[in-house]
Amino acid sequence: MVNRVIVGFGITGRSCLRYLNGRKAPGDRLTVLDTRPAPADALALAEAFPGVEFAFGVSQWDFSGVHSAVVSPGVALNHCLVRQAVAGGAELCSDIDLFCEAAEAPIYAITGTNGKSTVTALAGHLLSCLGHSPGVGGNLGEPALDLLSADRDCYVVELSSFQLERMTAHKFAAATILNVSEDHLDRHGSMAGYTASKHRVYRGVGRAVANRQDEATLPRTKVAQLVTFGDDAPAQGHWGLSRYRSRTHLFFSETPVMPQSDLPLAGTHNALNALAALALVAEPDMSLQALAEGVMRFRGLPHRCRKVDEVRGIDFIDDSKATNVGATLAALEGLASTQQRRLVLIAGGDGKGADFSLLRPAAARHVKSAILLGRDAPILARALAGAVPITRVETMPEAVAAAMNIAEPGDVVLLSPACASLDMFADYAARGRAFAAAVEALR
Ligand code: UMA
Ligand code: ADP
Repeated sequence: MVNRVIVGFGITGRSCLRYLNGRKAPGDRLTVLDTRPAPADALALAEAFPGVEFAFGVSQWDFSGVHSAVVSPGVALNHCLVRQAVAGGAELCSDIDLFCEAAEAPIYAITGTNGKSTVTALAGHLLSCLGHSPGVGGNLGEPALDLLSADRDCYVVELSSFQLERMTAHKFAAATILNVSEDHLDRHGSMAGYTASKHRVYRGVGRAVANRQDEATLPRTKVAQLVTFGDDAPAQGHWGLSRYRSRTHLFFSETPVMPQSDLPLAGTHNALNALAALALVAEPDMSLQALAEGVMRFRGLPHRCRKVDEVRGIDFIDDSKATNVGATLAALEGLASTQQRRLVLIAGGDGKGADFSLLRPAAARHVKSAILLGRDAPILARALAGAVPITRVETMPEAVAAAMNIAEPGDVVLLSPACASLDMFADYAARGRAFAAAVEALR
């Protein structure tokens, strides 16, 4: 008889419920806990899952006799329910542990501060182009357990530091840490804690893929195989950028794979993303030409440096997914190479305790004016004061209207908040949609 508790009933908790309920033996107990009030479908859930106990709005629970607690990523490990679970003797695990236990095909895992979703989608796309049928998801949106299917011959999962910090599995065929810069310090307490949680992705891995220019991504213990990527010329067996016939190309060893200008996504950060995805999926018997063609057919994901419209000669670019300073820096540097101080930046939101002063040099070089909104706009304003002219606004339509007043034909209005969206929006996608709607209203 197994007694399990699912802690947290968001998207992940629901996937755990479906998965564990389907495998419940007679006598097993399954309980779902969440500190939030009951969801609108609570009654329907009780009918659909008879025998499962649901408790919403709880912060106290008796965990005695509970074997394992499957803790959702949004629930911090020092959360009162998790502390009670540990005190009661329950073993902690994550949906990713359950997924790894059940998956019968190779798993490619992607983490890092920025570029995870792009690399996950691109690696999945490349595997499809090569004739595979990958399940693609994780932190990207579709919970890992929902990807499980006998029809899949591999899986590509994006893993957040929240998922990794509670993961005990050691099972990835290949895994990468793309980069490490400040994020989620409110949750992990320090960069050391945040980085350590990312490094769990390399435990027992077949092939580790690391960014040779970002030491924090290099495995700290021996791994079976290490392949690196970077924006310099690669050594034998590694990936990088180098000149060939007077153009920058993506290279594997000494072989040019494709010109950087043929990449569908702009900016050096996206060239690094493409190299990381290639390093993850490429096997010695694969044709580099086929891989290059796959990369060229990739269309990218919404809300990551994507143009939404052009109004009176001004481009409006939605980079709402830039929820930390590193992402906004990449957008400023990536777009600025062609737009000298022609960027009007819309930024601000929930800063998660980040150090915004890191933005100051790039903003001074590339940003004509900054429009700030959201909870941490005052902190951002202090960090940028004197480097760029600042306008403070309350809403997204006000931000877009203010940007439109300042921008001239040929300029770019860039929404790249360097902050999470939750102080004003349901999520980053809602923030991106609000931006697009406000731009649309200018017409
Ligand atoms: N919560 C409570 N009480 C509870 C349980 C949760 O208040 O008892 C709160 C959490 O503190 C959090 C929210 O509810 O604020 C959601 O937490 P959750 O664990 O239920 O989240 P899910 O709905 O399962 O979504 C999670 C990821 N969310 C987080 O890690 C916060 C989603 O990533 C992911 O897409 C989904 O699993 C499927 O894998 C989102 C995210 O913001 C996009 N991720 C962070 C990021 O990318 O930076 C890590
Ligand atoms: P993640 O899933 O890690 O949040 P995304 O691919 O969704 O990554 O991109 C998030 C943000 O980070 C976007 O604003 C994007 O422009 C920026 N970005 C993407 N790749 C990189 C990278 N390699 N380095 C820095 N920023 C990046």
